[in-house]
Amino acid sequence: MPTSTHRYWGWSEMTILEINATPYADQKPGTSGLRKRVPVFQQPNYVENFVQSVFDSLERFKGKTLVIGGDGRFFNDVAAQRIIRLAAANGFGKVMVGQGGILSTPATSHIIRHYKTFGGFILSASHNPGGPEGDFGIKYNIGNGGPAPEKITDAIFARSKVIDRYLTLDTPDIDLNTVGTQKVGNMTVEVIDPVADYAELMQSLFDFDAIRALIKGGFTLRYDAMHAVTGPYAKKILEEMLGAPAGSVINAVPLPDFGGGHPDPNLVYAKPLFDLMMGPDAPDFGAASDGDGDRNLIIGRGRFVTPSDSLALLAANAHLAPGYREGLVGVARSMPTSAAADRVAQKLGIEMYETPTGWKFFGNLLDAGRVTICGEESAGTGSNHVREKDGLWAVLLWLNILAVRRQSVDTIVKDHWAIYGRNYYTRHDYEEVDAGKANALVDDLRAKLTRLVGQGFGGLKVAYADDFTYHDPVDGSVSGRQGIRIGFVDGSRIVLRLSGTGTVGATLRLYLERYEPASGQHDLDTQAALKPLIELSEQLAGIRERTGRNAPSVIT
Ligand code: VG1
Ligand code: CO
Repeated sequence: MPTSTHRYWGWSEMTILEINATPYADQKPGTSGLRKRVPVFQQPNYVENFVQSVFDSLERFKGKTLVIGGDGRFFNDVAAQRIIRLAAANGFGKVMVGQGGILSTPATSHIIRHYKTFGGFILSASHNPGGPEGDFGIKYNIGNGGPAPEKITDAIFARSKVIDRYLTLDTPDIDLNTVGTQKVGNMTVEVIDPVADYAELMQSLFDFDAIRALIKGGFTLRYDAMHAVTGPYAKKILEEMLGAPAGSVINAVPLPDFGGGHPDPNLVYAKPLFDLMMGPDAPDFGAASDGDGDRNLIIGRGRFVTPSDSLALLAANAHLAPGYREGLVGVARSMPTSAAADRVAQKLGIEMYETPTGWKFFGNLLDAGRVTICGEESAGTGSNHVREKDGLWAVLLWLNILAVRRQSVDTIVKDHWAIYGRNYYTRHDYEEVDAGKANALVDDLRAKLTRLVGQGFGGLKVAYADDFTYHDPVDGSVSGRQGIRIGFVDGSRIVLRLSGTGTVGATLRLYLERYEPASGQHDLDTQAALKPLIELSEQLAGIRERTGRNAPSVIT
C-alpha cells in the first residue's frame, strides 16, 4: 500500500512508491547469501524486504550500475523483476541482467568487474535442489565482484530485522528474453548475452589452440551440466570453440527444477558420470558443475580427483596455462580443505592462507594481490580472474594442463602423490539433523577441546584443538567460531562444523584427513585409510549416538 509518493524530474517522470513492510526475523545471510525454501521467498514482501535491506546497508550508489543474474531456477524470473523495480526506485542508473535472467555465478562476478559496476545480485541456492518446493537464494556481491564480506552481511541482517518500508515502482514486467536496452522509470535495463564476455575471459587465460589440438587428436570428454546454469557456457566453450563433438556436454538445458535432480556435482548426485568414468567406455576426462556454475567435479578415466587434491594439482601446474605463466603469488584454502595445497605452496616458496568456509573470505586476499589461486574441499576452485569460485575455469585449467603434459589424469595424480605425498580426505555430511541436537553436540565438543590437547588416542596424539578463529590479514577483521578442529601430531585432522547453506534443520559436516608421505601407500581405499579417525571422531563427538543416525547422508 503506497504511503507517499515522490516525483522525480528527468526525461520522463516516475512515481516512486513507498510501501509499508513488516520485517521478517530470519533474513540472515549464511555461508553464501540468503537461502530458504521457495515458499518462504514467496511470502509477501520477503524479497523486497531483503533487497531493500541490502540497499539500505550500502552508500553512494545513485546513478550507478547493478548486475542481476541467476541460475535459472524456479522463482529466478520473479525475483529478477522485483529487484529491477526496487533498483529503479532506489536510484540506480542502470541494471545489466543476463538474458532470461540467467548468469552463472562466476560470470556475474566477471560482469561486475569487467564493466566496473557498483555490485550485483546472484539469484541462486547453488547446489541445493530447485522447483516450487525446492530452494531459492539471493546473494549480494560488491564492486570487486565477490560476495559481500561479513561486515556488510551483518548490516543487512540488522537492517532486515527493523525494516518498515521499501521503495518500488508500479511498472509492468520487462522483457528479459531479448538482448537490448529498455527503460524502467528513469533507469536503463540492458539485457546481455550471458556467455559472451565470460567466454572471452576464458580465452584470455587458457591456450585454446592447445586444447583444440588435444581434442582433435582424439582426446574425449564428457561434461555434465546437470540441467543447471553452465549448459550454455559449456556448449559454447567446449563444443563450439574447442571442438568437442556435439553431445560431449550433456544435460545442457537449464531447467527451473534441474530436471528433478540435485545439482551438486559430487559422487552421490553425479553418480551417472562417475559410473561412466569408472566403466569400460570411459572418455579421457569427465567433469560436472553445480546449479550456479561455481563448483567443479573432475574425474579422469578410472580416477576421481578429490577437490582438495585438485586444488593442489592446479596450483602445482597452473604455470602451464598462459594466464598463470608468471607463477602464483600465493594460495588460499578454506580451513576444512585438506593440506595438500600447503605442500605445493611450501615447495613453490609462496604464501599459504587458511580461511573460514565460504568464498567471501578470499576476496581481501585476492584484492590485495596476496594469492592467485583459492579452493575449498566442497569442489570450489578459482583464481584472481574473478572473485567467485569458477567451475568451468577449473575444467579448462585441467584441460590446458592435460594438453601440455599429454598424460592421463590418473598418471598426473599419481605423479603428484609421488612428489608431495597423499592427503587422504573425506567429508561425512549428516543432513537435516534436529537443529537443537546439532548445536548441543557442537557446544559439548567445544567445551572439551582444551582438555584434549596432549592426549593420546591409539597412535594419535592431539597437537591442537580449537574452534577456528580467522584474523583477516588485510582488513584486520576477526571471524570466530568457524569450525572445530582437532589436529594430531602426525598431521591428521578431524574438523566439525555446521553448514551455513542448508534450509531445513541443521547439517553437520565432519571432515577427516590423514597424511601419507611421498614414500608411503597411495592406493588405499579412502574410507579404509581414514577408519581410525572416523571411529575416533565418533568417540569424541558422538554424532551417530546423539543424532540417532547410523550413517552419514552423503559421503564425499
Ligand atoms: C558449503 C560449502 C562451502 C561453500 C558453500 C557455498 O557451505 O561447504 O565450501 O563455499 O557451500 O557453495 P556450508 O556452509 O554449507 O558448508 V555454493 O556452490 O552453494 O555457492
Ligand atoms: Co554453487
